[in-house]
Amino acid sequence: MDPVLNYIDGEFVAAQSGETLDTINPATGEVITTLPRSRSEDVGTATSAAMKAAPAWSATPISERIRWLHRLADALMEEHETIAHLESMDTGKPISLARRVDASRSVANFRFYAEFGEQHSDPTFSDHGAVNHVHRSPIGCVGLITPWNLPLYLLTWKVAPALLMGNTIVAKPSELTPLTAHHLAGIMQRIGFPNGVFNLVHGLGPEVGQAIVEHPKIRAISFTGGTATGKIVAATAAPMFKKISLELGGKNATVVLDDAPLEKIMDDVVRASFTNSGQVCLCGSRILVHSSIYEPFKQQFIKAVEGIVVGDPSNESTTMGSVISKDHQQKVESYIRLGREEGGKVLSGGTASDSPVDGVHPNGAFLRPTVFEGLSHTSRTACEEIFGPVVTLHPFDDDDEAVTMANATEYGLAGSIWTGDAQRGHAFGQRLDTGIVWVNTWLNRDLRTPFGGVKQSGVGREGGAWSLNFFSELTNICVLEP
Ligand code: TXE
Repeated sequence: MDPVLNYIDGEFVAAQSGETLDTINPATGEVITTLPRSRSEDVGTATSAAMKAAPAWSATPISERIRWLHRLADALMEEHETIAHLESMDTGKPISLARRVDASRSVANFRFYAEFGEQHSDPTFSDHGAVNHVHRSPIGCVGLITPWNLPLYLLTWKVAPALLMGNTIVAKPSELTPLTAHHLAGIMQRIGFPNGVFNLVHGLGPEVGQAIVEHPKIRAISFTGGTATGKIVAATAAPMFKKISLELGGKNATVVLDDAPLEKIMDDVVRASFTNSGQVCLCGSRILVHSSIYEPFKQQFIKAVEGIVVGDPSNESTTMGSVISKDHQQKVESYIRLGREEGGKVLSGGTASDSPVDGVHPNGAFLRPTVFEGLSHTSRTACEEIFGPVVTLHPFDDDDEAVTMANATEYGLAGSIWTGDAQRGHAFGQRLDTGIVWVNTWLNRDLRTPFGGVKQSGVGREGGAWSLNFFSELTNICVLEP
């Protein structure tokens, strides 16, 4: 495959240092291609291009910007299958998942913000004989930094509203998964998207990511990634008074109440636990089950988990591929060992040597889904983000105890509640210290809603009007007739 290159001012260029990094197919351990190891000088060039393009782009009528978003959605739709294959190869996720989630949502992100832009209008407020107009203007050049688990899905989730609001962009995908961002840049070049409006620089986070956050002309940072990195981004951006949106880690609770219809919910609870090998910050990794139904739940859950088809991601029948890298596989295995040390019992799965995956490349980073029981809900295994195919089961005796257990971690991103009574679930959800709660469903996304977490899961919300507010500056103009 041709090398991945930076995309600056409408041209594909190498890093000025000429240095490159390898991007690996985690399912085989083979090098796919190389990407630039960019540094601050590359960010400087990209930012100059973005600044040069900013006046014309911000002056482009919003109706024209909306037409570009529709054209990007159309172009991504035409290449849906190519994007799914690139994403599956880069991340190790099953091709069926890359098609259904990553490629489809990348199209939907552009389409949604085009349509949202068509319908959105800002309010006026009248009082004391005056009319107050909320005037919205672009921030200028914004920095977008994204993780490896949902590469194009999360990049386009930020690019679309940033463009709609008239900003120019310097974006950096994860060095582990550069392929689909590179493909998006190719689409932009092919359809004649204005040069310099969207710029892409690849490389290591502490080098090129840090340089983006530090650059004085990049006035807002939308970051999705781990909590530890989020702290570094915030510490760098705050003294520069940059706007920051941080979508960080999670350790989400799946709460199964005593009246939950087990047969009906089981597939969704398994999906919430192990989608993308648990490498979704919204996955439910702690499953709290009312003690009265714990045993039947456990039996049905283990049976369903053992029905997951772990295998070659390019195989249509695979429902769980590899994790993102050998390093990450070793991190997840360290938590499996920790779980045993903390007194947990492995009901299914385990390390790669405990529970090998047949028929896959020996150098692939494969793990079977692992289920623990017998751990305290305050154990490290049950409180720290593993971000892999590992869940812990915990019984509880009443709703108050379940709320206490669910809120017991430093994270507060999402949670799901499973019950035969939707009102009870809605009331229970209001007691969770998280940004997102699903009742009898999971990853059910209305893009108009606020998305984000509390505590160590982040700062701010993105989605619908919340993204428009993040990616623009508001001026209130109060007018009194003379
Ligand atoms: O994160 P990292 P990863 C979280 C998820 C998990 C993590 C996994 O919970 O913890 O993301 O993604 C760049 N300055 N979410 O391992 O390492 C890095 O190169 C600037 C939550 O990729 O934090 C990459 O491009 N940038 C989320 C990006 O930051 C730096 C949903 C993320 O890298 C940097 C998905 C630095 N000093 C995953 N160091 C949610 N809440 O929605 C690294 N980077």
